[in-house]
Amino acid sequence: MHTLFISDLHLSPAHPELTAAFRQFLRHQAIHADALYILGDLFDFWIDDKDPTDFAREIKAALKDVTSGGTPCYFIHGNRDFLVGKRFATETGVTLLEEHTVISLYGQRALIMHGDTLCLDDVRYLQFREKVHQPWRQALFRLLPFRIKQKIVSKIQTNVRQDKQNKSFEIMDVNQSEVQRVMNDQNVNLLIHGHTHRPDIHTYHSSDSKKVRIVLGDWGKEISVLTYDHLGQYHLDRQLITEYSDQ
Ligand code: LP5
Ligand code: MN
Repeated sequence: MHTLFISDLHLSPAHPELTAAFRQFLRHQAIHADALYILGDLFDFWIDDKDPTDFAREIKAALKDVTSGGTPCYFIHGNRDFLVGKRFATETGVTLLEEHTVISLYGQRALIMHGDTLCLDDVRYLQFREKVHQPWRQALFRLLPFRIKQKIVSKIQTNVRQDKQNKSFEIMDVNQSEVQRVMNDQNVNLLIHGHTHRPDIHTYHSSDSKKVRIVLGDWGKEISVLTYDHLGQYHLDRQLITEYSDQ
């Protein structure tokens, strides 16, 4: 018995090999799990639940196969797919969760999130995030035709990419005080998140208890998956995408 966690796949039509690896992962691994949690940035950018492309259709169908097969699938928005909405959930059978959610993992309380909100030192990002999360901005954006939305996103992405290049490695990591604060607030000893693309398992001690923070890895040349089993054992696995696709 085990549960799987993934994040930061950044799927897009530009990388069909990633989409193929994701489909393979769903077909061969996810269906055998008790549950699959996708902790954000499944997509490079998700513009609209009504995305008419074959790419969107293919991903939705692959997720639907998993949920129809009896594996519950949960999704938390990332900074690149915060526009995934109810229609996507209905079409795929995936359950959308709040941005900070506490789950029970075989009796162990775990806080799960994308991880961007832990990066308190990245002030410019947080200001940007606040803007794009404003409901009125999103409502206006939704009204636009798909092609116009694609153009706007691509223009903003170019500006944002330039801004990101000027940031230090430290600024783009989680803020340790914030990590401790959210874990204390939620009364958990386990935190699982992605976003930083720095896969690792961090442990520290506080208030006489061992705290664990698991950071999921991004997908690119490798796929990255966290397996957590019913005995409370866990491992972060990485596998070269070329080897994975050959299986
Ligand atoms: O994802 P990753 O790891 O590459 O970088 C993130 C942060 N970047 C982002 C940007 C997304 O990748 C792409 C967003 C496209 C948005 C389209 C919006 C369409 C409208 C929606 C409806 C209203 O999230 C990056 C972090 C990094 O993680 C590490 O934490 O640093 O943040 C940035 O680089 C953000 C810049 O610092 C902010 C630059 C502002 C530029 C002004 C653009 C105009 C704003 C218009 C708002 C509507
Ligand atoms: Mn992210």
